Formats: sequence, C-alpha cells, structure tokens
Amino acid sequence: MAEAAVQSREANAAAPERELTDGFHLVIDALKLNGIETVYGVPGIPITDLGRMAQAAGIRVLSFRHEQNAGYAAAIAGFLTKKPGVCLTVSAPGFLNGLTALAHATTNCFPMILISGSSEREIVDLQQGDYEEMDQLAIAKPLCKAAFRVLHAQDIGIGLARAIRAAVSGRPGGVYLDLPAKLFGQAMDAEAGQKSLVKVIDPAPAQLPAPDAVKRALDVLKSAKRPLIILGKGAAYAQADDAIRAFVERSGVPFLPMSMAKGLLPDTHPQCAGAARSTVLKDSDVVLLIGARLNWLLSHGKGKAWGDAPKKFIQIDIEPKEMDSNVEIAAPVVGDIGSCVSALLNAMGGSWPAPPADWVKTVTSKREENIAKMAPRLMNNNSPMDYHGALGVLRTIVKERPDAILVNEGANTLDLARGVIDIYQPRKRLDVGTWGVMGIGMGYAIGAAVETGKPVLAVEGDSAFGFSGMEIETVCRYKLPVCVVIFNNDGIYRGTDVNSAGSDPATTVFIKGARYDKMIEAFGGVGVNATSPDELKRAVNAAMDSGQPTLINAVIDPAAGSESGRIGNLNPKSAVRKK
Ligand code: OXT
Ligand code: ADP
Ligand code: MG
Repeated sequence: MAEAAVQSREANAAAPERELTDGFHLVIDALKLNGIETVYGVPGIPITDLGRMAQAAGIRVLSFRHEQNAGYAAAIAGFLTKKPGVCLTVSAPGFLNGLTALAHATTNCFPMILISGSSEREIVDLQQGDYEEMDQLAIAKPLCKAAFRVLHAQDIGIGLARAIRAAVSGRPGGVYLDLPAKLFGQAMDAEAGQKSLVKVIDPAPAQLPAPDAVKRALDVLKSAKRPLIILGKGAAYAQADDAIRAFVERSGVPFLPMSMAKGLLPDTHPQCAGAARSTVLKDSDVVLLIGARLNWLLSHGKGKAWGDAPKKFIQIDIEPKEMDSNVEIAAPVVGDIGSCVSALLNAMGGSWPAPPADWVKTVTSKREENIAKMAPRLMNNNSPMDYHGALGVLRTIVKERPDAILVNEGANTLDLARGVIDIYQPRKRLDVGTWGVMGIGMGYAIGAAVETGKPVLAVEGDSAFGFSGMEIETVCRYKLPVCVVIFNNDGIYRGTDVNSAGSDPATTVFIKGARYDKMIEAFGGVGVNATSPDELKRAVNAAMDSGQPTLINAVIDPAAGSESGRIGNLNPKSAVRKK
C-alpha cells in the first residue's frame, strides 16, 4: 500500500471520531437558542421523532387532536408572549389543517411560525406522486407574512432566525417554515453545526415616531371639542400597559376598547365609553386610533355609525401602509405603540387641557343610561336560562377573579358576553378577532393556560364549541385549569328553526337537549349540567377553585338569540319574494 495511504489510514485511526449532529438536533438547538420553550402540534411522518427529541431536550411539546387547534394555540401564545408561537405539523393534510390558524395569525397580527415537514423537492417539482406530495411553500406564501424552505442542515440556523424575525418584527404575523423530510437526517460536523446557529438579536426593534408626527398628533388632539381614543388589540399586544394607561388618564379623553383591548384600562374606568359605543363613534370630532384598524369592525371609519359631522383621525400603528387605508388620516404616527405613546406623554408635558366638560358629561350619561338599562336583565334567575341571566353570573365571577383569562366565541354567546362581562386587566379577553372565526376556543384555552399558568374560563356557543370540542381530551390529558361553559341553545344563533320542506332538521339546529357535559366524563374531567344561573354559578366557582378540567352544559332557552348575533345586517337579502 502506498506510503501516503498508510499514513492517512494511521492518521484516521488515531484521530478521535468527529462528533456529528443532524437536522433533528439543529432544529431543536435553534429553537432553544432563541428561547422557544413550547411547541404545539400533531405527530406523524416526518416529524414524530422531532417532537419526541424536542420533548427529551426540555421543550414542552403539546400534542393535539387536530392541527388547526394546535395552530390557534400557537397564534394566541404569540399574542400573549410577543415571542412566536410554534405549530409543528406533518406534510400536506397536516400542513393544510394548520393553514387556517396561520392565516388567522397573520390577519390578527399575532406572531406565529407554522413548521411543517414536507416532501422532497425533486419529486414534488416533477409531480411524481411522493407520499403526501404538495408544494407547501407555494401554497402558504399568499396566506402569511413570510415563508421559507430549508434544504441543507447548515442553513437551519439561518432559516429559524429568519422565521423568528419575520414573525415578530414590524407588524407581527404568521410565518411558514418548510422542512423537507430528508433534511432531518442530514448529518454534519457538530462543531460546524453549532456555529451555523443564529441567536436573533433584537428581533422586534423599537420603531420610534418622528418628532413632527408626535407634535402634529397632539396639535390635532388639542383642537378637539369631542375627542375619542380607540384602543385595539395591537395596543394590548404591545405590552406598554403603564404608558397607555398614563396617556389615556392624562388626556382625560373617553376611550373605547375593541374586544381584545378590553382590560387595558378596566371596563369600569370612568373614562371607558364601551357602554356608549354608538354615541362616541357618531358624535366625536377627533378620533385617536391606538393599535386598531378602521376595518369592518369600525365600519371602515365612515357611514351611518360615524354620523355626518366631519372627523379627524389620528392613528398610531407600526405599519405605515395602514394609514389612509379607509379614510384620510390627519395625523399618522408610525412606530411601535410603546415608543409612540411614551413620545406623546413626554411631549404633553406635566399638564394637558381636559376635554370639554359637556362632551365628557354626554358620554358619561349615555354610558350610565345603558348600564342601568342592562342591569335588571342580568339579575334574572330564569330556567331555562337566557343569555343575560347566564352572563350575569359569569360577569360577577370574572369580577371576583380578575386573574382568570376569558376565551369567548359564538354569535350571541360572543356578542352579548363582550358587553356584559367587564374585563379588568390587559390580555384577559381572547376571542374570534378580526375574522370572526369559529373554532379558536380550545386551542386558545390550551395556549393561554400553558403560556400563563392562569385559570381559563372558555365561554362557548354550542356550535362554536363543536369546531374544536375533541380537544377537551387534550385539556384533560395535560390536566389544564380550563373551565368550559357551553351556552347550549340547541343550535346556531338559536335552536328553533324548522325545515318545512322535509324531515331533515333545519340547517341551524342541533340535537335538542344535547348533554355536552357527558363528553368530558369520557376523559376523566368534571361534567356538570346547569339549568339555572344559581347552578351555573356553583359549577363555575367549583371549577375555578379546583383547577380541574371542567365542562359545564349551560342550558339556554332555544328561542333566545338572534341571527348572527349583532352582525345580522351582514347577511345578504334574497331579491326573490318568499312564496
Ligand atoms: O351604544 P349602543 O346603544 O349602540 O349600545 C352598544 C354598547 O354601547 C352597549 N354596551 C353596553 N351596555 C350596557 N353595559 C355594558 N357593559 C355595555 N357594553 C356595551 O351594547 C351595544 C353593543 O355594544 P358592542 O357589542 O360593543 O357594539 P356593536 O355595535 O355590536 O359593535 C359592532 C362590532 C361589529 C364591533 C361587534 O358587533 C363585534 O365585534 N362583532 C363580532 C361579530 C363576530 O365576529 N361574530 C362571529 C362570527 S358570526 C358567524 O360568522 C358565525 N358562524 C359562521 C362561521 C364562522 N364564523 N367561522 C367558521 C369557521 N365557520 C362558520 C357560526 C357557525 S357564528 C357561528 C356559530 C354561532 O352559534 P353558537 O351556538 O356558537 O352561538 P349562539 O349564537 O350563542 O347560538
Ligand atoms: P382591533 O381588531 O382590536 O381593532 P386590529 O387587529 O384591527 O385591532 O389592529 C391591530 C393593529 O395594531 C394592526 O394594524 C397592527 O399593525 C398594529 N400593531 C400590532 N402590534 C403593534 C405594535 N407593537 N405597535 C404598533 N402597532 C401595532
Ligand atoms: Mg348556539
């Protein structure tokens, strides 16, 4: 054997075995390096072992029954923590199941990363029929803020870094990360692998507003005779709670919290105009939007809801393109809410002229009038219950337990709970958001319980619960402090519709008297059937005291409720006269 060959064989024999790493370990190391402690997903080819190994490496891996719910858990984890929530799915069908949640996160500006295993490029691109073949990256792109694919182990560090930064920087949103199956088994030198990882520095950099934008905004605000502040879920997400409260209180201006911004200041705060919504939208002359878009939820800033008088809008938002989206913004303030509100506070100086007393009086008296009108409806002890009787009980319990997180979905169950259940702390009301999507319930409840450790009260329409109800097993399996109250009115909107054309049930009704409480008993949880407000009160308090997974079937009068809750006006009307 040539001399050289002998030398290299002896050299190799003498050199220690070079330590190797692989794609599995690099993904896990990259997640841990960037402080990602929890992953929500559903196991299966090619990511089952990734989940097992992540769990073994100390990452908490929550396995769900459907990827959509895992995705909603990841989305709300992003909203609550300002770190990207991570959803892990198999390829094709699992990826598709996660897409609704990815699109929901993007629409609601929640930072989330959907990581899906995928098929091999060379087979997908030749459409040769791989196992679960799908061009996932192409399909995901239009539905999320950014989308990346990693083909080589040495690129995993950069891939995760780009996904993290894209999810949380600027306007937060959903990001798709495509990891083909072959990537996980790719080996590389362990030391080189560690060097290839990237710890993301300052992933969501502060974006300070221009001084002249701040001055312009304050000049417009000072000119107002009837000012209004609208707080949106962006303000809740920003976690600039003290600055926001200080600014609102120093300004003395009435504020209207959007649904998931409730609790930034307590709904019982003297400046809260939540119970005078129509009045303040119609009669205000200057409106300051903080982390709220003038989309359908605010009637696009124009039309009947906003009255005829001219209005000037000031808008604080991190997304410059949001300005003028629906109406002219007289004073755009582009930047992150924490920096913008602090800049406004500094520029306001020690004192600020209170808004005109007649305006404050108008708002306060309308608010008190509406609250007084609703009060008696909350005290009834009817059985079967109506919405207000049941919600009156939950309103008291949430007041006594302000630490609890309220998850809410449905139509009437959503719209009536929003006005009846006051919220006292930021980020304590989690609901359907900008799309009004049904199905967020159990994913949100699990994500909120896992990320915060706080008790969760999920108030669900019986239809809404049906979208994610199988996850009640997941709630029991992880022994989470989740109390689900199903407002069971036997159907969608109500349970009384009749199909006069045949023997099938009407399209919006369910089985009469269904007992959802029996479902959780199959998994060892506590099931209660509540037919009166008193029974409901006892059952919810027992659940919140015990921290036991609990499902309460709250029997609601099937005739209660209106079509689509408070947005029945969005239903198209048929041009054909009914026979
Ligand atoms: O000022 P005025 O006088 O106007 O009064 C206002 C407030 O001042 C006053 N108020 C108060 N008064 C007294 N005290 C207090 N504390 C107080 N607070 C407020 O009350 C009024 C109203 O105030 P509010 O509510 O703040 O204001 P308003 O005018 O309603 O605001 C307008 C909106 C648009 C901002 C608001 O209405 C809103 O945010 N709406 C959200 C609507 C929404 O997103 N709904 C969910 C979707 S509906 C539909 O799509 C459903 N689907 C279809 C479907 C979906 N969504 N997804 C998927 C994947 N598949 C299908 C389905 C299947 S809902 C649904 C299920 C429904 O059945 P369930 O069984 O689940 O539920 P039930 O209906 O219970 O049967
Ligand atoms: P709501 O439905 O409560 O009115 P939206 O979802 O319509 O709220 O609007 C949220 C807005 O907040 C988005 O336009 C988003 O760009 C903005 N946003 C989110 N986070 C921040 C932040 N940290 N700083 C500034 N704007 C933010
Ligand atoms: Mg219902």
